[in-house]
Amino acid sequence: MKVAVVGATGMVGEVMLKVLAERNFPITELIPVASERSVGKKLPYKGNDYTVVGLETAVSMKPDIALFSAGGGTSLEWAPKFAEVGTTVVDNSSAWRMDPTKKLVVPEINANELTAEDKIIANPNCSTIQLVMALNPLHDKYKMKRVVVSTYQSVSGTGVKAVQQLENEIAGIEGEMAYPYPIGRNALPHCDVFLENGYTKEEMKLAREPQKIMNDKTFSVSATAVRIPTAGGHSESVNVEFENDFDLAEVRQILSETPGVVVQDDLENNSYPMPIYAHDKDEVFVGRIRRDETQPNTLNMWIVADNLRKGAATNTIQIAEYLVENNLV
Ligand code: A2P
Ligand code: 11C
Repeated sequence: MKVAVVGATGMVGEVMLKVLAERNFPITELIPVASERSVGKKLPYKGNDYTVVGLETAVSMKPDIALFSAGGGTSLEWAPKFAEVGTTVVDNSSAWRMDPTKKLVVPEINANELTAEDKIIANPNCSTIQLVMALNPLHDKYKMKRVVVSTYQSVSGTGVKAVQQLENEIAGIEGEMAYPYPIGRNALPHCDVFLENGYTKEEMKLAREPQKIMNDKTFSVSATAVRIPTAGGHSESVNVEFENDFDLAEVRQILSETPGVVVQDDLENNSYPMPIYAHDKDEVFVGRIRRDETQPNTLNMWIVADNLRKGAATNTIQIAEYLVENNLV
């Protein structure tokens, strides 16, 4: 496969290159792509250096697959240009996710919807992916009615500038601010921009994307998204009300049998999911699984994943792997 990575010099792009190499993705030609200011820069991949090219050049090279993580604006403008020359685009931005003509895919849940006609495929938001990975198998069994989720999101979700802000604050250095306030020793109930309804864009992604991925509008999701001073790894406190009652041992069993999910829930040994543990791992970790004692058929749990891996790069590459394995590119 001739594979372009658009945004290869960025935080997610860098992890994409790492994950492609780790998983031995069948690449015959790698095309790293970034903005004009990075053209000519060399990026290492499997021991060789590859030269970064611009978008125009990359389109003219007609890659089989283009993995995009260069922001919504770049995707909106350039994904159709790649699609026009026959490239299948897997896009990690929010540009196409809610477009009814585009699929929004978490491979473990709905890769079977993909066809060779899908030329632009959307990768969900990071905090959505880890949420639906745990909710989907439980919904299949007990049927969800309502989900209330509060997130504790790391600064790497915002990008390089935010990681730098946290590092500067820890080192006591004054520098550029990615957030309107200090993030160290703080918690910002403000991920992405505020919308008319008083929610943030991040909260509305969490509310809307699960229904599309799970192809079911019978449940609702209400979200509060909070940025915390963690370098990498998003955490979520999740309260789920089901139509049917459940057995806690069975819930643990179902989750532990779900591909891509790891149950980490051994209170006697203080074992529960944490960002430092999920770092650099592809799995979604679920723990603190317990009954909500204030309401029937309701479960509480705590979900953690590496937002740059399963939340972004890994999920995108799993979609590409599915396309290759099923001869859809
Ligand atoms: P560059 O490094 O040349 O700016 P992050 O989200 O970590 O900031 O990374 C964004 C990625 O998207 C980078 O690789 C960046 O390239 C790339 N990018 C940003 N704007 C454009 C653009 N207009 N055209 C192509 N690539 C872009
Ligand atoms: C965050 N979820 O952590 C964001 C980052 O829609 O893909 C990714 C934004 C997106 O703030």
